[in-house]
Amino acid sequence: MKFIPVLIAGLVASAGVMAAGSRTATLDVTKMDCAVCPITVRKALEKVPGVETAKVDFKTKRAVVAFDPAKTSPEALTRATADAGFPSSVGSVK
Ligand SMILES: [Cu+2]
Repeated sequence: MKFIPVLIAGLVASAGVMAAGSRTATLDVTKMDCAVCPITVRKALEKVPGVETAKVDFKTKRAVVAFDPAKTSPEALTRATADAGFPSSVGSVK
């Protein structure tokens, strides 16, 4: 049964590709100045095709966005917040 390790290696490799499908961008949204602002920012982010989840924290002034890199980009995310009145910059992408 020589082929089984090859099969397992193949499965592990394809699982790795699936995990890499989604990325997480952290955006700095400095202009938020009240508790309603994060809701506006979150709604703007959730409207972007390819965004899976968006969490916006008022205290840290950060948005953490999970997205599909095949459908959108960190640049499109910052554009969406800017269009909603909140310019942002990309802190990190994982
Ligand atoms: Cu506000």
